[in-house]
Amino acid sequence: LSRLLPPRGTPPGPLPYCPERSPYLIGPLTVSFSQVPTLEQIQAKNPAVSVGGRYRPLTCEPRSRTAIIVPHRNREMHLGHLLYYLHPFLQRQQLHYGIYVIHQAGNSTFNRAKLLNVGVKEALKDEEWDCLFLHDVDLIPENDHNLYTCDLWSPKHVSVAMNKFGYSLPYPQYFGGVSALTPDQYMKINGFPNEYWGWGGEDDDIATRVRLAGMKISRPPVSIGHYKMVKHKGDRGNEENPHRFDLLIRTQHMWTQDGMNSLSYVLLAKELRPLYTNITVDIGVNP
Ligand code: UDH
Ligand code: NGS
Repeated sequence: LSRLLPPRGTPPGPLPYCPERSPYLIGPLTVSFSQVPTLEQIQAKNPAVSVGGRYRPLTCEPRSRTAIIVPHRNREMHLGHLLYYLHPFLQRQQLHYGIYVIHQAGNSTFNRAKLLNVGVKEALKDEEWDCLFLHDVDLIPENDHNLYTCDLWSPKHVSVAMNKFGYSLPYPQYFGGVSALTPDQYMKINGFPNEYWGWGGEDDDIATRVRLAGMKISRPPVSIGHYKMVKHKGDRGNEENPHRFDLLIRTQHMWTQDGMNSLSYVLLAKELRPLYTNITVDIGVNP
């Protein structure tokens, strides 16, 4: 037997690629919000997840390295639901992944798109992620055939069939909820706008950026891109942005000036928690 084994100290050979279709996929999933799981319960169910909310398959080379980036403030219950469903979902897809929660410090007006820019910048300092999933905290995928991988040719809008819109797109250009871009695509549109404070319009701006940068939006089939939203009311500190329509008129002039190339923030903390990397950031205030 010893003749068949490599000499002692030989580094292990490269792993084979994970299959194109993971054998662990289930298809449609049952999602319920009747109980909020504790972080300890989620940890116990996900022993292979390592600190910072990272995972990689042990027996094969994953086909995607995906960073999930979640803008957050004051939605701890939603975060519990998301982590409970997303960790097993991503492991069944045999991905190398990490979950980042980008927490806006302070009480000034919420700014979803700027938080996502911060998340991308910080995540790319950690690892060579090849796919960025920009993910609202209250949207739970209901079918694991909805792969958390990027489309190399197009930015992908992923949450195409949400229960609150009767499982269809609310309007053809809708780009909110969950989207996926490669780092190259993200930089090509100069990231997301930093100047949308409060609710509404930033996702429409992003859709316009994709078009202005000469790309098209791709989407998974409606039958697969199902999401269940945790019901909630509007948030304090995220009131409708009265300037959003004025901003949207100017996207074609502003997109090259406002984005990753103008991003400034103060990083307050980057903590590797058991189920996610928590980034706390001061992004300033609504001028
Ligand atoms: N978010 C927070 N905290 C907040 C606000 C937003 O964490 O206080 C994050 C969270 O990830 C959320 C995302 O930003 O999923 C988008 O928030 P949203 O309020 O734009 O969208 P959502 O679909 O709710 O959660 C829509 C509320 C309806 C407002 C109606 C205005 N006409
Ligand atoms: C549009 C908003 C988008 C928003 C979408 C869905 O009207 O930001 O509704 O909203 N655009 C503008 O306000 C310009 S929702 O039903 O989820 O509250 O994402």
